[in-house]
Amino acid sequence: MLRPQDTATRERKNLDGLWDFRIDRDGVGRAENWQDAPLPHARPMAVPASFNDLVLDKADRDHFGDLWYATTVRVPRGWDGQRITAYVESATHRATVWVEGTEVGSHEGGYLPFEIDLTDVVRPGEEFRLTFCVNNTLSFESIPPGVIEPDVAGIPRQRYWHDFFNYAGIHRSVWLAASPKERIEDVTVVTDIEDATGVVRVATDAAASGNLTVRTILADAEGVEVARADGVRTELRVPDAHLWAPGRGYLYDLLVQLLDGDDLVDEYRVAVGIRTIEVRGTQFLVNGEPVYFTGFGMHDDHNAIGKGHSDANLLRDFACLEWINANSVRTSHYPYSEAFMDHADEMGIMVIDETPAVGLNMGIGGGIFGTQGYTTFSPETVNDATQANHAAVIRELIARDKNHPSVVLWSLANEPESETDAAADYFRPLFDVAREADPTRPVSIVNVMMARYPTCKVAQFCDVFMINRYYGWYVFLDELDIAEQAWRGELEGWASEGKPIIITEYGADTLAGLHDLKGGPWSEEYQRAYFEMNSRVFDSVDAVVGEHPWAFADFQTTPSIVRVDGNKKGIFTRERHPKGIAHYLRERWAAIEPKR
Ligand code: GCB
Repeated sequence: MLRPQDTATRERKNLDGLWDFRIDRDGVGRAENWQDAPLPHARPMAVPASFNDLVLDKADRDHFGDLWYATTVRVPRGWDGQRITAYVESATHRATVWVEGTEVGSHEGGYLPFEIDLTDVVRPGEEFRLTFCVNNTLSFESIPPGVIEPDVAGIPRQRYWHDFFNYAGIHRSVWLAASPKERIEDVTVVTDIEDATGVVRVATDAAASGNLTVRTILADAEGVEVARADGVRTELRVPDAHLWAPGRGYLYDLLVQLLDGDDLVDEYRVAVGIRTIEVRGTQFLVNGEPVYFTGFGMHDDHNAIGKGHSDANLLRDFACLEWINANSVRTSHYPYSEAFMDHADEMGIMVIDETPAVGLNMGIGGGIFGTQGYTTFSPETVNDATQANHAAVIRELIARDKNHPSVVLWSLANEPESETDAAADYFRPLFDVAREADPTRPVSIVNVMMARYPTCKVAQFCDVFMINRYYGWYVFLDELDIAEQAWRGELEGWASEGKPIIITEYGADTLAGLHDLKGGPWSEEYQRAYFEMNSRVFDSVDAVVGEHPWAFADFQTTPSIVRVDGNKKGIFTRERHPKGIAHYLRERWAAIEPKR
């Protein structure tokens, strides 16, 4: 599946805007076939956006179940003879789609795209009604998992174990797209460096009769052709190549053409960054050079639109990353938009690309506290069906993001239970799935405090250790001296394993503007002392090759006695204003040298 593009042979039409919307409070829409006619009693809803913060009624905001969206689309009249598809960048957490009353497709998983072939059900020049039933419930089998259980009054509630609000809706763009019937179906690019020569290996899949040929043409950032070759597998060599590197997002433009003799049948473009990644001992190397990750675990979370994509917010977030001297991010705790990945390529930001597998740990919830009382891995809870869905999102994520030079590491899950044999059995095959789908990048999971060294049974499969720790916050609060000792002690254990370590989370909730001469928790002074302590620990352990404070910005969560209008561990506020700690990190990261 290729993301829609405008090229000499392809066209796309953006369907964003105000759609008709209805919350299916009583869960009757499917039985009443709401897809068969214009949505009854509809109100407008923005696409893309989470619906939750655009409705003010609490029961609406917290609704779990079906959400109906509908719009009218006119197919461009010039699209005769083309393959016509709908491409949905993200519908959270699953969707069924109808054209007029006919079901045309469905997709499980809230943060990855899907495509539906509409060729046989729509006509160029004519209008059709496009209806989505988006469902936002989480179950033990979904990724991420959740459960619906009655509260004390017997009212069913959606519970989940992750610490961010379950925003839902059509979160990213929806496209109508046209491509030729004989076409390029997939392009896979792998790069290498031999002395100063960049090597770009291109594998092309095409849906075409045997007599067509594939041509690959590479141009530099100025548009000057630097290499070309014909074939479904080509190797393009670029002498004195400009390399893609952290802070230097140099991109070549790869044009893939499908030809019938000299006639162009289809063409598709891929941005290519020439770079290598290698894990060697305790080092993480990009282009043979050790790197030190500075940056954040982030959230796709903004005022009013929740997890809806906005180009403006994207630019503002990247401006903050640049200002603070970040060279990397983790897409905690789900894949981000394709626009985000493109921009990371362009800005030279390294991405730890994470699946939505968060909260596979019934021992925690909402950070540390929360719904408990379940066994994580069991036939009734996280089970074989969950694992199959997890494998599917790994494959879909890698299929979507494999060509982004910014992606340097796959994160298969955030803080799953990993200290049990059941966890090892669950994860072993998932690492195989990832490595089969992409043999070129390291793979890992993000380790949780309860699986502290040496108890983690999944660490054995990880190429890099990613560790979340809150010494000085969830443990040893306001006892930073003891926290420092305990933290260093544990980290030295991990370091003895001989793999690179990235600290993927550490942080302290801080209310912007709260000051305290005695430096107590929640104050800006405490955040500062907490970060200085952590910096000392990281600087004393050679195997630590990166630090990602939690979190980039304050973000919304479910209400809880440990959350004040959300999680306040942000280095920036939710409005993206810097807290005092941002200036500390900015200076520290400006001076940081990779450990050699
Ligand atoms: C964690 C989770 C993250 C939470 C954070 C916290 O370990 O990975 O999703 O938000 O802790 O602040 O509790």
